[in-house]
Amino acid sequence: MIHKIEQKLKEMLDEKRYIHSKNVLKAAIELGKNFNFDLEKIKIAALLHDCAKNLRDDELLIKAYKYGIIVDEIQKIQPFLLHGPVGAYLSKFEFGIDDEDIFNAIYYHTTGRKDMTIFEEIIYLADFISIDRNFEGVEEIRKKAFENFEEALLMSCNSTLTYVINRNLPIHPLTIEFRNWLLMKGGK
Ligand code: DGI
Ligand code: FE
Ligand code: FE
Repeated sequence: MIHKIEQKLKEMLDEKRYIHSKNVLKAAIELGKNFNFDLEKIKIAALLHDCAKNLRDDELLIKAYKYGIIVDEIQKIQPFLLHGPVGAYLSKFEFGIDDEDIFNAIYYHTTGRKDMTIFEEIIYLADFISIDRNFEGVEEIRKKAFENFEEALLMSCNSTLTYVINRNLPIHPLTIEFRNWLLMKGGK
């Protein structure tokens, strides 16, 4: 199963993105060990999370339309934000993975969302702490991920927001809702 997915994925992604996907797989396994999840499912979600990442903006918009994804204002001007939602549908219809956890983990891996499941959170955080990431503060978050999972998620979300704000990019409402939800469940 995993091997077949890897073969197909290799044809869809450039080398850098394929290596990233394998790195996220490794990080997700490490994080997943702390919880009682089906590791096979975690592996599939991690491998496929960026399967739509190498599609051009116009291709993402066409596929979003094809799959009935409602493209909002922010996604219209930042179509790369659709690589999660479109990737979720590709995993279902191109890779034949019919699983709600995997679908949602891929769908929301860029923005996060409120009421995320732990399965979704594992993929979100694994993507963030993957060994190929080298932005400022990533080492601290890598360490925190195994000490305090929830806090590491908040740190990742904060880091993403800081990045987006510094570049004067629009913030997707799901990213804000994700952060508020993390703060509130942390009792802050
Ligand atoms: O696909 P990856 O690079 O592995 O990682 P990702 O899917 O988490 O995407 C990271 C990018 O997404 C990064 O450039 C920040 C951006 N991003 C995350 N949330 C938002 C966002 N960009 C905008 N404009 N708005 C957001 O809310
Ligand atoms: Fe991504
Ligand atoms: Fe990624």
